[in-house]
Parts: sequence; C-alpha cells; structure tokens
Amino acid sequence: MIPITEFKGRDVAVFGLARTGLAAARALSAGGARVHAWDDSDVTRASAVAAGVPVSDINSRDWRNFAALILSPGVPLTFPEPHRVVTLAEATAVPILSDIELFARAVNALPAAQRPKLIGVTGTNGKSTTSALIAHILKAAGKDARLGGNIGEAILDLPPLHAGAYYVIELSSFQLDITSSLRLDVAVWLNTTPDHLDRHGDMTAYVAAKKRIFLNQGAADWAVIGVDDPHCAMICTTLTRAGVQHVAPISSGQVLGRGVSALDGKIVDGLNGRSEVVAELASAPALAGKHNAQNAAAAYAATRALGVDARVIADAMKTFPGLPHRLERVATIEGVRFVNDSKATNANAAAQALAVYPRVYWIAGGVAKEGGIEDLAPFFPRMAKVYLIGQSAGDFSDVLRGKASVTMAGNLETAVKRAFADAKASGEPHPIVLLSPACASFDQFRSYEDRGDQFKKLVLALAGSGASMNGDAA
Ligand code: UMA
Repeated sequence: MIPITEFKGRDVAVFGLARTGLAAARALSAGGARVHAWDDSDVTRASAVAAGVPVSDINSRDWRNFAALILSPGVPLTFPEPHRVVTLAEATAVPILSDIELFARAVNALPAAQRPKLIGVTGTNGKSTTSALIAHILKAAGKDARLGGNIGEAILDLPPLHAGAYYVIELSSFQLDITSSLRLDVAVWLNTTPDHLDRHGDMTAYVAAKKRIFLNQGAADWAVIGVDDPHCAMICTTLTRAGVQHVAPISSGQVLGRGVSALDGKIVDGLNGRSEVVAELASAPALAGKHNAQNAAAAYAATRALGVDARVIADAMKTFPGLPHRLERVATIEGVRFVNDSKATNANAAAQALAVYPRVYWIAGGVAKEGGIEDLAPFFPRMAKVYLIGQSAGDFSDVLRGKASVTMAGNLETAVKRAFADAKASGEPHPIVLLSPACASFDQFRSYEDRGDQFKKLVLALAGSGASMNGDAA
C-alpha cells in the first residue's frame, strides 16, 4: 500500500467502495486522515466493513468539513448526470480527486532523488495489453516494475514509493478527468475511437479527458502516440509543434520517417532517423494481430525512452504471456478451439479479435455501445455462425439479417453449447469459437472478467476427456 499523508488530521470523503475506494480509504487512514467512506450499495458497504473499512454516511455530513472527495472512476461526474456526492462537493467547493491524483501528489512531494519513474498508458483499446507488456519488458530488464490503475489493481494498493521503482499505470478517461498533478516520465496514448460517450457527453470531452495524460510533462519526458487515427494524429502534430516534451509517433499502418512502426510482423525503430528492424512479432505468440502490433510498437517506444536495450525488449516480447480475457486461448476440445476475448466491450475491440481469424463461430452481445456492431460489417462474411446473447440480441440480429447465420442463444451457456455442436459438426479442420462480445457485460454479468471466467468454466465443463488446455494467447 502507498500511504497518503497529505490529509493527515483532516476529514476526507471517499465515495465508491470497490477496488479504488477501499484502497484509497486504507491509504488515507494509514497516512493519518479521518476517512468517511460510503457507497450507495448496502451490500458493498457491508463487504467494506468486513474488509476492515468502516463506513459513515457522508450524505448527512456537513460537507464544509471535508478537505477532499475521493471519487471512484465508475461514479458519474458529469453525464448522464452528476452523482449526488459530486453535486454536494461542488456546492461546498470540496475538491474532487481520483486515487491517481492522490498518488501523483505523493510522488510530487518526494525529493527528486527519491522519485520513482512513472509510465502512463491510455487509449480506447489496447491499454491493458500495452501496460502489461511495458511492465513485463521492464521486469525482464531487471527493473522493479509495478503495474496498476485501470488494469484492475488500484494504484494505492501497489507497494510503497521508492527511487528505483517503475510504476506502469493504465489510465482511463474517467480517471484522467479528475487527475491534474500527474507528471509522467513516459505518457502513451495508443488510439482514439468513440467510447464512453454516455459518461463524457461527446467526443470532444472524451478526447479532452484523455489529453490530460500529457499534463505537466517537461523537456526530459516522452509522449508516445499512435498516429493511425485522426484524433491521435492531430494531437501528435500539436505536441510535436509545441516541442515541450520528446514525441515518439508510433504506427501499425504506415512506415514512419521518425518514430516506431510495426508492419508485417516487424518492429522498425526510426526514432533516430535511421530505420532498423528491432523485433520480429512472429516469435511473440501473445502479440498476434494488427492491434497488438500497435501495442508492441508503443511498448517498444516507451521502454526505449526509459533506456532499455532494444535486444532486451525484443526478447521480452517473445515471453510475454498476454492478458486474461484478451484473445485468451481457453482450450481445444474435440478439435474446436475456444478463445476468450471478453474484454472486447466495444465494436472496435471486437474488430481486432475478428481480424485475427478468417472464420469464426462468434458469440456476441450484451449492453451495446453507440453504433452497435454496424462497423463490424466487413467481418460478417467471416462468420460461420453468430450466437447472440444479452440485451442487444434483437438489435444485432437486425443488423446481421441476410448477412450471417444467427442463433438467438439468449445466454452464454446456450451460446457455448450451440457453438460447440455446430463447430464440431462442421467438419472444418480447426474451427474457432470466439467470445468477443462487442458489448459491456452488465446486463448478465458483474463485469467483463466475470463474463470471461464464466465462459472458461462453461468451456471446461464441455471438456470431458477430449480437452487439451492451451494457456497461450492467440
Ligand atoms: N457506486 C455507487 N453509486 C454510483 C456508481 C457506483 O455507489 O452511482 C459504487 C458501486 O456500488 C461500487 C463502486 O462505486 O461499489 C464502483 O466503483 P468503480 O466502478 O469505479 O469500481 P472499482 O472497482 O473501483 O474499479 C475502478 C475501475 N472501474 C471503472 O472505471 C468503471 C476499474 O476499471 C479499475 O480497474 C479499478 O478502478 C482500479 O483502478 C474497470 C473498467 O471497466 C476495468 N474501466 C473502464 C474501461 O476500461 O472501459 C473505464
């Protein structure tokens, strides 16, 4: 845990008591603050108490006594409407801070010689894989690397700050929106496509939140930025013109004169203006697909900026195990390979998985994002069959009508069984059943992790004696 001493002897409100809130409450208490922790859910409040975090109803408090409100990223700040605690804090001029902001201020309070290195990664897609890959490369280079933030482990739960540590932080737009003091040695912004517009209101606000990743950077710092979409390409141009920090453009779609490209399975380093092939992705099994080429290029640029040797990076890519729920090979049963890509909570992420396979038995659906699956039309001819689950099944079936064979499975269990039966009966040599829902999970599951875990259980239950386990990622 990273104790937060900034609020020693003062009253602080912590709202939302899942991963972020529990870690913040503990870190603030350890640093001597009087913590007032609350959550709308009585079940969550009870588990907080059981986990040793006392609760107190902040709704009935005099908010003028609070020095800050620590807000969990899942709690609405602005849209669809500000949460009641946000309104209370604003009415009493109580600063609203993220756990990342508490972390950043604790780092900024250290003498320069004790400052750890901070690496932040944002983007609509790929940020978990890229963050995990950067941490993996740093560890392979013998560094004390810690990985946290949006990837799942709250930042304040990570081991205490010290000079030799490297904190790799996955940053969501929700977290960046209420973070203003973070100064990253390396800030990575991978890509931007519409997402979370229900929370940010529009694309301009979403991009503005993400852009905060470069706040406070100086001449010694690095911005690593994907240039394969118009939003990021424009920001790259603006940053390069401003000349505040070093800028490393990265691409998986074009060769860059000065930057890092990942094309045709090769990473080409042109950062010094001289292009050189530095890594072969064919020998990195967990980095298949064009989207992973972008992730690998970003991780290469970020770790080179931190001084890691190019050969160490190339070797570490080969041993990267990949992430659970992201193109994760679950098992091969009677010749049918099951792939868990539950982390694909929007169409763009699902497109990346679909691009890896020429033919799939595709399980999709849940709570659709804006635009649904219309952008996936180029992949419809690859679908041997589609199994629709969850709230979006009706809408998705309308989009797929006449373009793919659809089964309205309703739930995941039926989808897995039907897909297995169809794939087995197809006589195809290596059929693939892919769960890549293109949707959020909240209509039928607690989270995308829960959805992926249930998928894995259902697949393993099919196994009998015919299963061969595959832990490697596709
Ligand atoms: N709550 C209320 N009232 C509300 C809304 C929420 O009381 O109106 C309470 C809930 O009862 C719950 C808590 O707030 O107890 C939930 O807070 P949270 O959703 O922020 O949950 P955490 O477990 O703290 O998870 C957050 C991130 N979640 C979100 O941003 C939605 C996790 O990212 C992150 O891993 C974790 O902090 C640690 O940093 C997840 C995510 O889905 C993976 N992120 C989004 C994404 O990647 O698309 C942004």
